[in-house]
Amino acid sequence: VEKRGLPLHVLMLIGFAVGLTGGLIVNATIGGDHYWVQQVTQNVTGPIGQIFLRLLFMLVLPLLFSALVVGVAEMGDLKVLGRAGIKSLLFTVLVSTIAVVIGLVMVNLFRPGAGVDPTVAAQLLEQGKAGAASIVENAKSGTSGTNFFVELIPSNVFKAAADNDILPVMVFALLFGVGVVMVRNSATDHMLKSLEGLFEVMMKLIGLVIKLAPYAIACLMFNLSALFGLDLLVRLAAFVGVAVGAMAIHMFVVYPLLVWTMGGMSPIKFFSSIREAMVVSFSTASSNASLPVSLRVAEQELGLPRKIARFVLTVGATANQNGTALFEGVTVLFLAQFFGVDLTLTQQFVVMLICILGGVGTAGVPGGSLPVVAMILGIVGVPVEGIGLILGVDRFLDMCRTTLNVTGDLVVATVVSRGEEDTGYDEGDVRPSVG
Ligand code: DAS
Repeated sequence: VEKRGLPLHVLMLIGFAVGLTGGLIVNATIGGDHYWVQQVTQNVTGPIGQIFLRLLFMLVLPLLFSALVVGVAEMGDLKVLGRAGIKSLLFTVLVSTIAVVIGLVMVNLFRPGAGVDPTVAAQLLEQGKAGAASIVENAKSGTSGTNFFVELIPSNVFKAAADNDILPVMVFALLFGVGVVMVRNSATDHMLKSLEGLFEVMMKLIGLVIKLAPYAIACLMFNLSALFGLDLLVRLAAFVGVAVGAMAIHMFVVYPLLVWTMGGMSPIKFFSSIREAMVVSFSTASSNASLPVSLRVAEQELGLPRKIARFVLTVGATANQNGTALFEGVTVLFLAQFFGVDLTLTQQFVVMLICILGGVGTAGVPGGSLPVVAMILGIVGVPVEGIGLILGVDRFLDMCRTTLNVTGDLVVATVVSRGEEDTGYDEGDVRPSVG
């Protein structure tokens, strides 16, 4: 197939469809808990999917550091950096607020938590008990709201990198880039050239890794559908329906409007340019793993100015998560409805504010937002173990919300890029040959 040169995103979609349908057939015929299904998913398709994810994760830190430092340094002066930073921050808060409001309106309108079958709920809570306990534990030990900002500043950036703590590494890279802009001499120019080289090597490696995507995506989807099938989605159909419906409104109404009115780009061109990033984010359920592909499509397909794309996408991968903010709001209210906890409008407003902040601080990894959901449940007095109710469908919803997150980052990059000329390269430089 590849010989005929089908575009990569088509190959990815073929892999996606084959994996999903194959898994559903296996689940429906011999069942997800059959010995051979367990063996194949644990020893074949699982490891292939994980190797692909780890190859992408392996590239994230060096890519993020080099992209951010070079991106910030290329702004040229702190005014441009400040303008891009302010535009990105304001736009991120605006779009996350819209996302959370859509979610809260939908969950109040359709009240999915009121209709859950009690026996199904008891079964799901029992199944999800262990998972919920570990998430609650993680939420307690993780960054609580008070020292969230303190923990943004790494006391040891190498330790933060070793712990794969992306946010503090990002803060260090941003400050490092500001330092480069302030120092700007032959030594820093030489260092920037080295970092540009590091970025180019990372982009070249991504071009190689991404060729694995169709096969890895087939394995990831097979694993999900062979083990879990569709019955969970059916049993929590109201919750899944409201969450996915709200995300679809945000994806296909809000984003096109923003790209068109504020980005000055046709939504058709936008979505057709970013399809690789959308398929990878949906299949991996990880913004961090999708960052390399986002950077690639932003520069190669959307043609955004490098300096903006690198800055906005690397910061946005962790700090701008509209899908997560929307999901957190819907889930908290769904569980409040399920447990009969009536949240006042003021409490819902508090949930909205925390969800917007939660969309900033959530790790761009699978299930990254669950500790934040547990924290919000605790704040508004909803039983935290209720998170066990949704664990079974969380992976599918994570794939949806991560796609929203990654698409949202590319929307911000498109809007912020408008009116910023492309510094591109100095005459003598060679553009990275990506792919
Ligand atoms: N999976 C997270 C991400 O990568 C989002 C989430 O868990 O909400 O963006």
